[in-house]
Amino acid sequence: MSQAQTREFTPLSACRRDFPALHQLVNDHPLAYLDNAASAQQPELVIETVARYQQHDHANVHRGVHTLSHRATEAYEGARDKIGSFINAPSRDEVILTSGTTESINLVAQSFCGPRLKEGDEILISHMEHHSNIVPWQLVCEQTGATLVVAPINQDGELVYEAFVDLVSDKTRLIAVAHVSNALGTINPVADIIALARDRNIPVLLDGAQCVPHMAVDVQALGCDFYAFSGHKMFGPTGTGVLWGKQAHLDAMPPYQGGGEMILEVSFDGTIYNDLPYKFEAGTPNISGIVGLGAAIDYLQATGMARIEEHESRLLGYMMQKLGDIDGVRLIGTAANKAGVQSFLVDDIHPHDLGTILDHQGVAIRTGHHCAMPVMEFFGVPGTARASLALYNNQDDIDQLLEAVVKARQIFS
Ligand code: 7TS
Repeated sequence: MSQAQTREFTPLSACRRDFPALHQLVNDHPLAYLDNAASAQQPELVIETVARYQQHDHANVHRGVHTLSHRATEAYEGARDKIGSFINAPSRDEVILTSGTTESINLVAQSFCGPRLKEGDEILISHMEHHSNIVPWQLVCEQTGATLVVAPINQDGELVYEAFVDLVSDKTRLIAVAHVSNALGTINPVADIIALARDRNIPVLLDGAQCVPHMAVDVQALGCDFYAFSGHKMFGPTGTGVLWGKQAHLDAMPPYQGGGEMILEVSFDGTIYNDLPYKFEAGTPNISGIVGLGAAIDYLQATGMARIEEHESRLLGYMMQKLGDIDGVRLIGTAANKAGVQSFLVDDIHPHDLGTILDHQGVAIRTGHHCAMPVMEFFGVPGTARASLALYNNQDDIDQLLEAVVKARQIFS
């Protein structure tokens, strides 16, 4: 039985033991790690899997006849299978391994939209997107003369759905929205968006970076066309990510980059591209990282996505209520349907100053614009403090955050 399987019936709170980085003092305080939306910690299972791979199995993939190359290929392709089944992809060939959400979205912008867009066409996004789901579209719009259209949000940080519907037109060539917002935690009404788009034959890309670590994702049930996410936010190594896309789209798209791996035959008269998924994986990939991502998926599956979602939802409710009860705290992002992210401001303390004082008390949060400058502009603030949850957080972490915020207010008063 694998290490991951033995955990199946342990309570979620026991997961904390599996993450070595959580068990340290930071500035003489126990670490309360609440910066998971930026990057999550890795469980022992991932760290050990990567170390074992490096110690025993490393070689380049898909090209050697020797034993280590076979082992590396098996581990790498095995991870692709795990990823595919984790998101219920109909085929492993639709699982493109990338360096992260950013690369996944750029791939779609350049390879799917680039050849199709012309002047007058539109790409529809929302006002709450991460820069990774804004700038790639701006680039391809500049290249093609297409227009980027932005659907508004309201004061709770929710998509204004009626306005969104009104912005969908016969010029819309793609809809690209976050499944969950990184700055606000809002869960977007993706089922409605996809149903609307399907009626009009408009492809939909979901930026799932902030969703996949927190709730079960089934790309077939969603019915989207592309789904992008990052390994390091779901307890895997940095520099890993995934683009899932419908095979018909991926087959029709030209390669994104040229090089080794993505070819079947090269001559100076022309090149025959490799089949999916390799057509989009030029060069030596992040083999150890992807192997680690496979282990992260084992870990998530053994823990159970439904349990993770339930646990984080309870913690988020507690965090929102208790933070909101502190005098001088303004919560930013109060949507009815949210995942474990809370942005906030405390009096007129600059978020960076607040973050520094919290760090002195062992509390790790992110401060700033969270790569979502349009969200900050909408709320009229330069940035926020943001606490973001993962499966290993508990009430003690939140209580430590609350105490640290109260202390920060005392220091600044
Ligand atoms: N999309 C969303 C919704 C994100 O939250 C992020 C990263 C990205 C895309 C880009 O992911 P990457 O792995 O390719 O960099 N979000 C954050 C954050 O909220 N704080 O630091 C990174």
